[in-house]
Amino acid sequence: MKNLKYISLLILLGCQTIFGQNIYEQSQEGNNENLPVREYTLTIREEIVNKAGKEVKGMTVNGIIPGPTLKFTEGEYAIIYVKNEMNVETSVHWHGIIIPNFYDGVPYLTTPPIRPGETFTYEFPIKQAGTYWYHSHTMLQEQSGVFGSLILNPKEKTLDYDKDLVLMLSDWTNEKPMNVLRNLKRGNEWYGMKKGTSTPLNQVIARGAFGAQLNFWRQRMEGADIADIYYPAFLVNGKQQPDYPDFKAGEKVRLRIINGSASTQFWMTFGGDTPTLVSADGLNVEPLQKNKTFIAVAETYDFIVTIPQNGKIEFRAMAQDGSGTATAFIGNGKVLTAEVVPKPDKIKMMQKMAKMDMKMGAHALKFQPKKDERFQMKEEYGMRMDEMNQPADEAGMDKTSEKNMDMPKDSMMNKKMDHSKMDHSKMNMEMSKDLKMDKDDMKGMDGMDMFSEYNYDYLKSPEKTTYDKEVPVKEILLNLTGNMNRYIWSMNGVPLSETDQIKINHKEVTRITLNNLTMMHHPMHLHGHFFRVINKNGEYSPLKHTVNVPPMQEVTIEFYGNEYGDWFFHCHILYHMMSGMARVISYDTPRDDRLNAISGLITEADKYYTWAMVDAASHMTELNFATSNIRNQFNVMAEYGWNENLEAEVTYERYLHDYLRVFGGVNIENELEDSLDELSTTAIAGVRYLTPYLFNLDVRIDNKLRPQISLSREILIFPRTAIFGSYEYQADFGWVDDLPAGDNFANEVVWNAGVEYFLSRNFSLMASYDNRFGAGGGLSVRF
Ligand SMILES: [Cu+2]
Repeated sequence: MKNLKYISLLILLGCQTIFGQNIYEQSQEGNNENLPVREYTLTIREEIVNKAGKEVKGMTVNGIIPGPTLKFTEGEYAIIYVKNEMNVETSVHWHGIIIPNFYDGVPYLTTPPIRPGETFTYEFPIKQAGTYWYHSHTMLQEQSGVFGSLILNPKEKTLDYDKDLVLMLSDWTNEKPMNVLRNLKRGNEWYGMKKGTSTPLNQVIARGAFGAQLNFWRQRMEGADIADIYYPAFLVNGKQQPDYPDFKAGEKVRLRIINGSASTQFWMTFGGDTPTLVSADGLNVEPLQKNKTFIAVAETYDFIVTIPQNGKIEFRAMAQDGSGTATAFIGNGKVLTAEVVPKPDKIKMMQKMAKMDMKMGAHALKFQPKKDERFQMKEEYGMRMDEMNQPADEAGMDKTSEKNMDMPKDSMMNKKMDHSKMDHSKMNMEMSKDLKMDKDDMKGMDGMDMFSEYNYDYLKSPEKTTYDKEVPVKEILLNLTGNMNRYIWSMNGVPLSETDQIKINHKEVTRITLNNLTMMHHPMHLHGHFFRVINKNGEYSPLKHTVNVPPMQEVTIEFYGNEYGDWFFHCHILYHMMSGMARVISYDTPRDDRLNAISGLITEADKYYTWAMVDAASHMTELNFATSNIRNQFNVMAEYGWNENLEAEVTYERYLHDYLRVFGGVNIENELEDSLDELSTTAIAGVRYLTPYLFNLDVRIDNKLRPQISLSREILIFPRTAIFGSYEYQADFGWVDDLPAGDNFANEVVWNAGVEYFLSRNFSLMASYDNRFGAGGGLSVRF
């Protein structure tokens, strides 16, 4: 570890810029003949690193996390050799860069994956300036450390500052990222417990929020979740509290802040004088004095600060859910503290949301993925408010989306602006006077301020960003959908693996309405383009490459189609992307020859995850095993009571939609109580359903035509304590096997109830009573 710094320094020196005048041969990407070439070499390796007090395997770029800062000047030609020294595939995506499609770095979609031992050469002309970054686009490698900053200087400097400082934010886990995702898929609530953001029933009741909790449960939601994952550390440039003393008082420093986290969004605050925000996502905005600023995953913001005469500026980045903070100090002397942003109150959020009378739980996995139900979905779910009942013509306008619009753009735009103003009232709640709405008339107004702090109205482009009015507009509605119980994320209820590409047209404007029907924020990123984020600045709406869509809110973006090929569009929370919240935006042009038969992006979001749990208790022992992808699941369950009662079952389940699955399999049970002498084996088939209020319902019949119904439920009652119970009723009408003489009906009831105390991610203490096995206690182990 001590060598790391030394090695990285050597590597940095070794691959420092080789600035040459060599003329690069013209590629098929266009004429780049006379551009000066600047080269870098990046070597990706697996190494032991220590970021949060524990030595674990990470993935480094040139021996460091984050990787080196790559600097170019507008007008240069970049050649970057990426060497894969790992034993798994990798890739590098240049985030926010206008780039030839082939070099965008999404493996299998635009660029071949870099196989172990290979070196891939990326090359592209630098046609822009600003603060950007790069990261692996393979699976969850960015979480392991494959990311770094990319600084593009303009040909002529327009902003007034003396020095630069990159502040790259990231989140760090000591777990293997694929294990993190597996843990989310199995529904383990450990992360919330560990970081103290779960809302157990005792706290909910103490706060008088039980009604709101019931409202959530009715809609199959546990609560208002902000972030899914526990991180032991949040980092600035790879450290928890770096110091930057090498600035002189009075110097103007441009802070280039990049959120390179895998899943963490931050509230940033600055000590000292209010800094000046000068650019967002690499592009300059109207300069603005601004302190507290939200930075979504994958966004970049540049602030200019003046080093104080006496004191160092504290820069704080608090994880959005308040579970941790990364800090940096800039300058010398006493600390000029930054405002401490209060932790969000999830119970209060739940109360407000429950009051707003909105319908949650839109399907993340539809019964018929090919059926177009986008508009029904938008109408049915979301906020139920009076002003949402739009005039018919406007609804009509929406319905024509995805068709070419021949209407003049301006009138369209005005309509849309009015429309978005309406939506605004729902989202930004500033209650601007021109809305002329009577506050008392508005149902659920109470909670409407809760996401106002996330709007982008503070961003104003210095130039008009509108497109030519004559250009046709294609409208696309994407409802953002998710299911926390199974950790499936999608758009319009369709995960990436079940959809075709979204076709867009060259030389047309594509307008995408992102309607978030989930409880989480989704920072949506479009590759290879900048899009307008329509806000109150109208024609001066800012251009961005990543836009955060807050819970239950709607954001409209639009871009002009001046590219070719296929581009990825996805939520930049990596765990959401990997769970299906992604699309391919296609110009429908022929695929690059160099990709040949390479394919596989789609299956990345439909992997099988496998988990198991063993209970070893004084009265019984139980094994549960599951392996599951988006639609399919295989289960093995075996329970054995030391009093010689046994039940075992193997089933295959098919998810028809989020809450409904059909299953079939085999069940083995002892025939006589407390005896293994006779085992009965039956074939079973039925349905399993997650009911409102989050009960697991199982209705089945076996080959002896005995119907059975069961219900089970688990509730977190204290911060680390859950109670669980199940009830099972089986009836036998003697339709197949004769019942004992004189009986024409028999039944069997099985029930149990218990309590579980979570010791760690993988261990719990448990105690239960089961009417077959009796009472006892022991240990649960999760694998
Ligand atoms: Cu997301």
